[in-house]
Amino acid sequence: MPAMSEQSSDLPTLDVAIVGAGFGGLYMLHKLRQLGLRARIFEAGGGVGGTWYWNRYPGARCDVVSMEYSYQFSDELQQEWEWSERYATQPEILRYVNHVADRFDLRKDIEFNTRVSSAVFDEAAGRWTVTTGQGQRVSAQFCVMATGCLSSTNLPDFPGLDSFRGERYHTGQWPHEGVDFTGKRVGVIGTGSSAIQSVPIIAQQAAQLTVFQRTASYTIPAHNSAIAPAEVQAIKADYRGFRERNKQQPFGVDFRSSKASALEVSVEEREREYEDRWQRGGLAFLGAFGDLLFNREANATAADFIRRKIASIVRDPALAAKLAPTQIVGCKRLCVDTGYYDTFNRPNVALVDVGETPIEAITPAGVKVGGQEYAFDCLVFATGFDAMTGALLKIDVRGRAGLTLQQKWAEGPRTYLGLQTVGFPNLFTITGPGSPSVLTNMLPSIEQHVEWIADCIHYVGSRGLRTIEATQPAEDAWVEHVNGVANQTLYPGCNSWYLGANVPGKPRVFMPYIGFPPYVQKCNEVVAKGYEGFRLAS
Ligand code: NA7
Repeated sequence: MPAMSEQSSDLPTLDVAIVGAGFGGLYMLHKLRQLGLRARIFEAGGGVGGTWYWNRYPGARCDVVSMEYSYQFSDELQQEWEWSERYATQPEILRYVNHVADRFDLRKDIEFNTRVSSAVFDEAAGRWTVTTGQGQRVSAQFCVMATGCLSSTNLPDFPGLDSFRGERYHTGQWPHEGVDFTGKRVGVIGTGSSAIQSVPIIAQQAAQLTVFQRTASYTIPAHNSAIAPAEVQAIKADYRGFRERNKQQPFGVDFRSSKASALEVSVEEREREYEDRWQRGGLAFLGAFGDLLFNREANATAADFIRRKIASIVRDPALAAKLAPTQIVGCKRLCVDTGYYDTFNRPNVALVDVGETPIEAITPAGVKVGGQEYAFDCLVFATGFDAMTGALLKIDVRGRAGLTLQQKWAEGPRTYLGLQTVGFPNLFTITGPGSPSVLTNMLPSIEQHVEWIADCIHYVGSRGLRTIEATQPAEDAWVEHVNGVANQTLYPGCNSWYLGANVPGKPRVFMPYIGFPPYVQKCNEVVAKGYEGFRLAS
């Protein structure tokens, strides 16, 4: 295909500027190159992998099984790559994503250590001007934001934060050389997935570990192990079929999801089902019954089961009670662990509840809560992310008439299908808010978005069109639909990052779309109807 629209100035030109070299950006680059388009990735980090490049904390692992958490666009790739464990570690995922970058010769079109500072739409030219932190500027007809859902870290603004004299780390920006906690007094703030994965390992090294818990989390054992060669062979014998079957599942993952109600089976049967899933381990626990995320009473049966498990693992009943969550199971993302609750049986591990008495300040010596100071050599902030919109909103994105994305999304993100937002023609988001994204296996969702966007760009370019932009009625209807669906579930019922509730001042809006697999069908129908809900202009 020829270079698409005419250039507006004497800036270097691209057909497509891609922001981010995680799984989304890399596949986007590969697809666009196959179409003969000039595309380039701008990546803030020094390597590929996105969230897997940054999150190098001890114990970092994916909570989706490795045979599913990988690309499927190339059968050769999925046949040749060998995963070693049921749940891949961060280093193994990073090796995989580097292998992909090499195998498809992607690096030559990636600018590393290059943070995009702004993307401004030139209405007269119908093009985006992308500017980097180093002042480099490029003009592109399309801009694809592959900025990731969990890539902008959340560091709470505790009074005295910078006064701490010891070493300070955030799980989402972990030093590449690793950290040795041997003999150290360590404080960990937060008890989400990152803390739950790292605490058992830090506890083995540290002299003393204190965990500051605002909200107790539910976590299911991973029962991680090496993958049995026979299992790998069976999947690889029909990898395509395996993938297709999983795409028909809720969340796009093989959770052996049941449609049965937790309230319509006998107590014994329900208990057997939970026990079986607890023994198998992992997020599939939530697939035990079809109404766990829709009916409070049903959900309470799962909550009660996990609380009894905690009580059976943690020897000190008072500590077990503190570790027992009270909120809806699954409403904050369920965690998957290796020995988390048992770690609190160690004599060198303590828990400080900061739910009712919040952290008062960070002091030069450590952490102050309720007038008491806890002294540390190292502080680990496992305080999560400004999820789904954080990385995008850090960029000064300006659409028609100078409208900024920050202005447009001041009361929460508004998109059509999580792919586009009105006022920002030719700008796409991969797994953007309003798409299933984090409520699915991210890899197939990324691939579905990349393929949809590539087809769309090809459609626009091959017809000599200049722009594609979501229409206001389509966006309004989609936002209403996303909220309507969320409100029929238990998801809005707790302070999760899905809602932006973990970041002070962030608008409380349920961001992911609960509707996989029908979402894919909807995207396909939109295309079949000539990009219904989008305005195409020449
Ligand atoms: P999460 O799941 O957002 O966890 C962050 C934790 O930090 C959570 O326990 C928070 O408590 C806690 N937190 C945040 N701010 C504070 C303040 N101000 N004081 C005390 N505690 C605080 O992030 P993760 O990195 O663990 O995991 C993110 C996702 O990555 C995970 O869901 C998986 O998909 C992979 P809160 O619960 O808000 O009370």
